[in-house]
Amino acid sequence: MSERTQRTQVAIIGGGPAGSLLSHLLRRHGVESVVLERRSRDYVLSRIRAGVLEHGSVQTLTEAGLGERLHREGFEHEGVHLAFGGRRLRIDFTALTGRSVTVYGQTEVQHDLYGALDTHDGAIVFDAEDVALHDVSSDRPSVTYRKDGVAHRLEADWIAGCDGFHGPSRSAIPADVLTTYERVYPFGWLGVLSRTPPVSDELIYANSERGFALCSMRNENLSRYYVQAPLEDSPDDWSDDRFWSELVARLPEEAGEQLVTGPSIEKSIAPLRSFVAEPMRHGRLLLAGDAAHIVPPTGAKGLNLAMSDVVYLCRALVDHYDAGSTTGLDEYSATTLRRVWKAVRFSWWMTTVLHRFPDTDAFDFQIQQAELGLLEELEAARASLAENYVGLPI
Ligand code: FAS
Ligand code: PHB
Repeated sequence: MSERTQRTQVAIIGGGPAGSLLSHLLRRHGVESVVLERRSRDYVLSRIRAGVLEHGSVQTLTEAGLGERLHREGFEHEGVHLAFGGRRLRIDFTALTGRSVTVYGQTEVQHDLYGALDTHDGAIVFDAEDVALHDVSSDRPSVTYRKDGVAHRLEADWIAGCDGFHGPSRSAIPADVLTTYERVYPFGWLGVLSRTPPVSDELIYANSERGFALCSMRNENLSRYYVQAPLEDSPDDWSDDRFWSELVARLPEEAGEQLVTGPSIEKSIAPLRSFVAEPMRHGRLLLAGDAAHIVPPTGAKGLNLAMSDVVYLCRALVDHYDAGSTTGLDEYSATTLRRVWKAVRFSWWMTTVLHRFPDTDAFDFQIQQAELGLLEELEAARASLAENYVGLPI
């Protein structure tokens, strides 16, 4: 069957935050790309995921001309609350780091990114089926796909694998080259979205004897709540009534009394894992975002890591095209992984300190209590949490 061939500088697989941000940033530096997204635009925009942007992510989006709605509709947060042992501890980001985070849902970030891509015809191909990578170790890599039954080949100088944990890019790296690291947690997060006013104007992370809970939000009348749930559970096992009563049971008393409940408009369970694949480059293939790493959402790092990977990758590609330098590309994997592993550590630490593990022994429990005690007693411990939460330097 005939194949339509197109050429670009960077073929980007995946039109989530990583792929769409990379396309936008490259174009601002005169580097052309085409994004191939498996799903429809509406499907990608319907996904409810992250809610917190690090200070550096806000800077990246602002400097890329994507800050107008973010600054108008996003909520700057200068701290978070940890609740444990009947006590509540506020981590004051501004006092401890001079920086803050912004609550602005990933869905909104994606809307803004697609709005930017819309200004360039052909920047993104939705509903791209059977995407396959070819000759990534050669200097003439390409990606084939089908769209509306027509076969296409996209020839490129570089391929950016931004296709998430389940995409084809990571598996294009030979098994004897790839090293993976994984920690699967023995529980998931049941998340609920409700058109109710948030219980608190700042996030509350709760470690209760019944398990973890998180109170977050999207705006003054759209709240996002999570409870730790057994891996074998499905959303159908959790009626709204069961969810709300369990959430109240895990929150500090005054928060439970103030909680406004309502019908869930979205309910889902996400498994928790830590995962890193190395290297993030093989030949002309470069990985970014969830294609290379996954973190438990406890540290609010997944989306932010995808964005910082893209900042590093864009710098490397622009240096290559502008200055003919390969240094950035040669060092991309090592540079990016140094920051990735620090975020993986922080997300693991937040998860181990705030959740009740089903197989925890008395020693682990005492260590967890000691970690929480250090946060209460040591400003340096609170400062370390704050620096990691608002985002380490990019
Ligand atoms: P994404 O997975 O977002 O995007 C990859 C894109 O590639 C997708 O659009 C997919 O359709 C596409 N794709 C896949 N295979 C393809 C193929 N064969 N061909 C073409 N395209 C293909 N992070 C947080 O910080 N906080 C949270 O609370 C949080 N909650 C989450 C809840 C869930 C259920 C999930 C799954 C993730 C959550 N995350 C959270 C993490 C999440 O936000 C990711 O870190 C972020 O989406 C990463 O962005 P990308 O790397 O672009 O990957
Ligand atoms: C969210 O608002 O969805 C959210 C916030 C903080 C997290 C995880 C998720 O750590």
